[in-house]
Amino acid sequence: QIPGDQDTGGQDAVRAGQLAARFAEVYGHAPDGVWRAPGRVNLIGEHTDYNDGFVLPFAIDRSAMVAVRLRRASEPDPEAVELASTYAPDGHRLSRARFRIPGLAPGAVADWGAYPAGVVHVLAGLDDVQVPGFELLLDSTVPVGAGLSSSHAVEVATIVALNDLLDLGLDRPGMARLTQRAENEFVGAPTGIMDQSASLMGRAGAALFLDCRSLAAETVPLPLAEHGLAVLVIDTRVAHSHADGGYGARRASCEAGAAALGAASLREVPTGADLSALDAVTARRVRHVLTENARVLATVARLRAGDVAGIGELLVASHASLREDYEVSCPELDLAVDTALAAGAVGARMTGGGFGGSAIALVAAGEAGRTAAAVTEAFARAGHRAPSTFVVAPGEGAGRVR
Ligand code: GAF
Repeated sequence: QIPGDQDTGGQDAVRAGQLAARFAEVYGHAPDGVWRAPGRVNLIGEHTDYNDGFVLPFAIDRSAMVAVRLRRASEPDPEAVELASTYAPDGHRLSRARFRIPGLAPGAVADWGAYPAGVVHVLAGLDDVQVPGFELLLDSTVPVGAGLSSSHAVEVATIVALNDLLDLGLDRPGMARLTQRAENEFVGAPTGIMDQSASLMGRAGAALFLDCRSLAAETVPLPLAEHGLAVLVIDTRVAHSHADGGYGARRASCEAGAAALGAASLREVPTGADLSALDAVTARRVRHVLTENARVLATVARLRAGDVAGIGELLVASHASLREDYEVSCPELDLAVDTALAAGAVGARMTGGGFGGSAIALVAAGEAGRTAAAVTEAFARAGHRAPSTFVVAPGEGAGRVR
């Protein structure tokens, strides 16, 4: 079996201590604190969030961590933000950025720095909030570009840190909405609310059943180990970006479909609605969203009944719908899913926005290594770049570590 990165409890504290020590080396003084925010896997409910629908993600045991210190008013340039990250590809050099809060506008900060900067931008735009400059050091165990929300994890870690340090009193749904705005308005990706919500509201050992219309959230137990199961992530290492056209085009199709059906959103449209008035492509997009919402509800019902293995067929149906109707899969994701199923996985599907990124396979706990090997071999045979594979467990949502 491939061990997951057990990123909780004591290990978090050790990591936070190391980050604080590194912060002192970089900035010459101790941070005010250290916060962590996990990445996520979406169990089911894909491309439903921006349609006011249902999602069932879980926070994973891999996280972004930020050490932060507010600049004091007496310091030179108290409105400057200094960013540094150990999260560079080679893991040795620090990646650094600097900006000033007054006049901060989209496009002003490139690369990963846009995530904390986007959070600063939305907070500074709130009526009664004054954001001072600060120093931040980032470290993360969420692989970049794997479709596991590495960017949202950075945004969430930043907002929980600033919420605590500035005593903003923001609640979790409020922080989810603000980080979504950071992503939409500053980073420029027209994404929904699922990823931030999973990072903010996830609970260890559970999935988060979220109604994206109201942000009402319920915890659904996901006792994988008790059922002898594990979730294997297969990162295809095919790059994707939600700021590219494919994601936005799907979103626009859904909005056009809802409007043509006279509904405010696809959430208002019943599962079996007559879609014959829509053009063929729009009808397929809409059908995916309607059936995916129904699959989320069915998955929640099975988990609540204690039938964890029973969700496998729903995961498989979700993938087929994303591949055929929503057309956001790719050959590598399809091969990962098909090979995992052929190797005996209980269920498998792409997870996240698609066009690359990761698939998940629900497997017998002792079979994760064999499944991963089968997928790696199939990728080699097909001439694809080797995937990265690891087991994840549902972990705790974002918070202060030190
Ligand atoms: C990406 C987005 F960020 C989410 O909001 C969601 O739409 C997902 O794709 C598809 O379900 O992760």
